[in-house]
Amino acid sequence: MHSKDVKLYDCSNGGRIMEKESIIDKKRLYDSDKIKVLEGLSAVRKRPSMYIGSTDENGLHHLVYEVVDNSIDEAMEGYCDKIDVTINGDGSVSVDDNGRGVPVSEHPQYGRPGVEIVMTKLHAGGKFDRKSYKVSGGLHGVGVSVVNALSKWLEVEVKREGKIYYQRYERGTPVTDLIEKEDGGKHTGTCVTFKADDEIFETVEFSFSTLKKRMRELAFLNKGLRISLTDNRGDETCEFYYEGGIVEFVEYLNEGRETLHPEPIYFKDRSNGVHVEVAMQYLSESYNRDIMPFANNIHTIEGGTHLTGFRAGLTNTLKKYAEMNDLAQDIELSGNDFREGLTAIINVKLPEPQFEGQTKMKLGNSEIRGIVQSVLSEKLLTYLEEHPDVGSVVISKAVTAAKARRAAKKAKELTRRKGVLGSADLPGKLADCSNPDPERSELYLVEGDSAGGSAKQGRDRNFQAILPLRGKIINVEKARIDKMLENKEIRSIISALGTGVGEDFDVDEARYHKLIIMTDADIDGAHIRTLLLTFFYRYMKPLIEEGYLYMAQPPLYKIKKGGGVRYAYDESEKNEILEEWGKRGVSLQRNKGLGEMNPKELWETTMDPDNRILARVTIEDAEKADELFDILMGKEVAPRKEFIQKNAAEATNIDL
Ligand code: 0RA
Repeated sequence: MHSKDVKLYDCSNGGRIMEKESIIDKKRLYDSDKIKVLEGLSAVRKRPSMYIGSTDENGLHHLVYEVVDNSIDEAMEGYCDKIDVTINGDGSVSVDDNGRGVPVSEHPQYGRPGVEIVMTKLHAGGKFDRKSYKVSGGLHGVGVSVVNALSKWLEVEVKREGKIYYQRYERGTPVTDLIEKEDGGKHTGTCVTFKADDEIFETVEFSFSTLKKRMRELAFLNKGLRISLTDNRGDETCEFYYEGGIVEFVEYLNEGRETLHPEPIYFKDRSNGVHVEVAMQYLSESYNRDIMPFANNIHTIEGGTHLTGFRAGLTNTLKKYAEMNDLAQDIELSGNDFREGLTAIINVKLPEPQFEGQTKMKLGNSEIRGIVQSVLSEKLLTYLEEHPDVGSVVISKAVTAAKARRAAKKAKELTRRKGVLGSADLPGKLADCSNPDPERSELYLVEGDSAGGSAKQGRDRNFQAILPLRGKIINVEKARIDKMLENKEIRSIISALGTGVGEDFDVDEARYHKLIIMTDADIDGAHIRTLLLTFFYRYMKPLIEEGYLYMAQPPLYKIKKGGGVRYAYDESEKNEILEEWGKRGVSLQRNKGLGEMNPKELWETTMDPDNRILARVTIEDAEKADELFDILMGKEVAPRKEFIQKNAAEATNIDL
């Protein structure tokens, strides 16, 4: 038994050490249960990623989301309408809600206060569990005890029954009993303050903008809930409150763009204990869709049954409506045609959600598909019948899309791989590798012909293929798919890969299982990277889901001293090297372009599997790029300007 485990044992007796022999049998039973509890929390500390996905900044922010989720649960049950999140001066975070307060009464089985059980037991099933639309399992809804386990310290304050109670924990272990502090008046609520453990996390610095984005999203998804976020390290504060809920979310996403109809279409329904809510609005000009499915407040970016139900419902209903009103002009309309330019939020709340997929962000519950589909069929048809003006513009947009799609088919044929001996179709600029096994082959997409040349000379030609890309490639947002496919650089990528594109995409045809984007560390490089990520995200998503897409990490600095040369891949490594050696007689060079390295250097620092660092692109990375892309490349100037102004301070790697 660990000494940590003994501590809780002691607390069960008000902190006094108990003689083992004096423990009555019943008590002994409780204590052994508590030991199981602590074994649970030490398992969390041993394998944190199993509970929160990772120990990088994503995992770190997950801690806040987890605590906030508990307050949101109170709100969803109707007991809480205000949540205040604060990043404190010491880097800890407080989440303060006006819910009922975590129960403090003694748990009949464990003989400890409810709040202590909630804080120290994984999935505190039973008496102190709430049966709401809370998330469970995997990455989400793992419970506030996981946050406790991964915090250097955590303090909880409960206002309940006219009192204020307090307890403190360190690395998951209670270091005080539940203390009755003072009278709390008639208010109720829970305030959790925690400091992330730097023994666990790569970084413990919370980002205001990351938290802000999530708090805004939560306020959109839970109308009438007021969420504030305050940063006491500086002094920034914001508050989100949306009476219109997801209707306002769609308006926010479409802000500054021309819409096809003035107001988002909205409907909601409840069936078999499942809440379904949809808001949607078409853009006039855009061809891209932004359909965001949420399940129990989780942005399920990998989709799932709610999304497939939405799509099926949308297609069937609009097809039926077009036929009934004779609007289709004898054109065969497909699902894609109805999704062009569509911004939609799908918000479902269900008991016992199942999250699946690479990042646990795909809804698995099979019953949800049919529920969402039938809600759509019923309510959307009624809406269109009541708003025939909206119905006719939506169908005519789809007809235009279908016509364009026909024309695109021809262009697509040009880029398809023909047969197994497809080398005749390979782009001229591709320096292919000699080994034919996709599993062992890599394709580098290199910015610029000169870096492409260095990469060709420096590579191991057995398994590394090089495709140099010129210019800004193309602006995918402004172009529809047929235009995009006319672009030479994009065509080269598609034919080198051999997979086809869009609906015809087949990941099993990939000629390489590592696709590595290698760009300069400057603004153009960032642009091209964003562009490529967006392209892959929108048209070759399974490639990312399979984990085939990577980004090369060229060193940021070259440090010469005496005869030796070293490379640093980030600021802290640079500082480390400078300190180890002293700064005198050192030449420090910031590597901006890949072209600044000769073939040998490029191989050694960026391409040699024994030395290089590759960052695997996740769906989340690609989604972020996609968002950034809209802002950077979309037609609207105002949001781009605002973005650049807001981010200029943060953009340390980008020389604007
Ligand atoms: C268990 C049971 C009840 C409430 C809570 C937990 C609860 C947990 C958290 C965490 C942050 N804020 C919270 N608010 C409530 C039900 C309480 C009852 O029945 O009175």
